[in-house]
Amino acid sequence: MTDFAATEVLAAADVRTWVDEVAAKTKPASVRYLTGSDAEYQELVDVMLEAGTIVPVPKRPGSYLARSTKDDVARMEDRTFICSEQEIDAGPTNNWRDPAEMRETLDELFEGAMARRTMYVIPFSMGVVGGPISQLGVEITDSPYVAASMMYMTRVTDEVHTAIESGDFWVKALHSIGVPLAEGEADVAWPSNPNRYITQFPETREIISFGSAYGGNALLAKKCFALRIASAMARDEGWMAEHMLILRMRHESGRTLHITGAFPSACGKTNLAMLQSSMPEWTIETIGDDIAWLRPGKDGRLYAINPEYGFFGVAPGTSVKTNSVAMEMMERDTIFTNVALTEDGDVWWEGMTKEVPENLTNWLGEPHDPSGDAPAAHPNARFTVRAMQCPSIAPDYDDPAGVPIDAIIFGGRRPSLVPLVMQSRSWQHGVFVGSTVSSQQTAAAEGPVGQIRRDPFAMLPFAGYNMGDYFAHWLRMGESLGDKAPKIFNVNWFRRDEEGGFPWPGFSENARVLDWVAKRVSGEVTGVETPIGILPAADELNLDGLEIDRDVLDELISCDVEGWRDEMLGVSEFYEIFGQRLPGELGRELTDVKRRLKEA
Ligand code: SAT
Ligand code: MN
Repeated sequence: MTDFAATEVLAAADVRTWVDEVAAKTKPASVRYLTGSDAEYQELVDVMLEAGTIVPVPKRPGSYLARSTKDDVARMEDRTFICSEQEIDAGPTNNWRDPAEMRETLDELFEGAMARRTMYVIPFSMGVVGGPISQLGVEITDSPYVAASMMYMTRVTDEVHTAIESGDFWVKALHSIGVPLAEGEADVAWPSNPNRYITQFPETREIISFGSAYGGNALLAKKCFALRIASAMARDEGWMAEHMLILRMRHESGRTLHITGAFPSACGKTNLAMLQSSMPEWTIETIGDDIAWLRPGKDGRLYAINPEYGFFGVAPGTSVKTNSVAMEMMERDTIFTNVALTEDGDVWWEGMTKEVPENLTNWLGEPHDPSGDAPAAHPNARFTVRAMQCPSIAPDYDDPAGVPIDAIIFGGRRPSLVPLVMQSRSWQHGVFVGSTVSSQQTAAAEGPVGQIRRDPFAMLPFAGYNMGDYFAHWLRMGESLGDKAPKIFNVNWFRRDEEGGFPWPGFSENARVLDWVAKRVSGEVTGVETPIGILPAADELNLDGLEIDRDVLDELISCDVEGWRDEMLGVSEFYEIFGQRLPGELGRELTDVKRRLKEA
């Protein structure tokens, strides 16, 4: 590849200084400043084809398949560290390391780490450059896979340098796969170093990541910046950085409303954001599928942007039935990671079709054994694609001002107890509900799949500071928004029946739940007060054309008082870990719920 000298790009002086420092330490063969052009993207593709990191997917123009190693397939929460000056500021839910010690460790690891590799410098904007909610960053990486993925996931443009030069704030994001090459040493298809660190320094707003090339560990604009660092910035500056999809509901009458939804990784955010409504009167437009940045606007309402430029979604389970929009979106110009390949040159994953095609090549590049237990695609296999390729993308999803949010939905995978939908009694009660969200673990992170864990606001792995303070920040935001605050709901699409089936059909039928949410926002329906919140009366849910037993439905929208009493014992226990940092308001909400359950 051409060795572009650093001087060819008018990089901001501060960026240049930092790049020079990093290059002096990591000793790459060359430094390549990206400007975001299609030609650069093609160059990265050529480098990866040559190295064997990707193979073409002939059936889908402009699309490629990357196969990682077995040990680099998901976020590694136990290797992720918040390096705040004080341990208490990382809080009880994060791994903490002393920043000075961490820097020393990383300094050693980065010494010569990029030898005989190209170091890419990627200027990116989260949100439109210069937008009132947007932020800038620069990622340095020695992985062409990371560089190419960043070009899909963020706005990579050299305008960032101009903005930095004029004094705009920017975040330093340093990444290396940590595999220097010796002279004459051949590279492997997916180089990575098993000694991994994903570190965030919230006070200095810096990210340093070593060893892994997987999405959430390496595309540093995403979870590391847009959630961990941004949540700390948001606390200090009076805004919010959340693990949320953003969608617009458009009614045939012309009414629109905007909803954000916080769900843990691999719990259907992408599917909900791209929902094909089963109710003909509603159309859903997609604004974001993973991250929302929210700020109060001049009119006192809360406005949200999707800071990203693309989608990094879970492939398995995605099909024409579950998400036809996503299927269409992926027909071209998509980077697939760890999916299977068909004989005739297409991708495949579990759940894409009922029939498993014959003669698949599995995600490891080996012949797939259909009689064995091992899936053909890794359960956390991913697609990476630009947002504007999404057929349901809102025409104005790029509006720097964002959209005014009417409702916030929390949810998780709960096989029992948690009803299909419920509304909180107030913002404060909604913060209580968000703080107690729990969900079965998924393959998106290393760990035991299926175990239920508390995942407050779906931010357990992503809050960049003490979770107790994060709860307090939510309470403060509600106070300042007052009666303009969005209404807060909780949903659960994942109830199971005795046979292990899903009594609620989900997917496009979830429009019926959104319809009830919309009616609660407008005040068209009153719902039923219960000890845990406001549940729909059975006749308030539009079930036209849906076959569901009345008993089954009643079960889905009822409050199991006994079960909730037990649940609150779990919440009390969970709250204990926050000690003094648990806001008093939440303790009082818990006491109130317990009292209501006792009286019920
Ligand atoms: O790998 S990511 O962290 O970007 C996806 C997810 O786990 O939500
Ligand atoms: Mn996510």
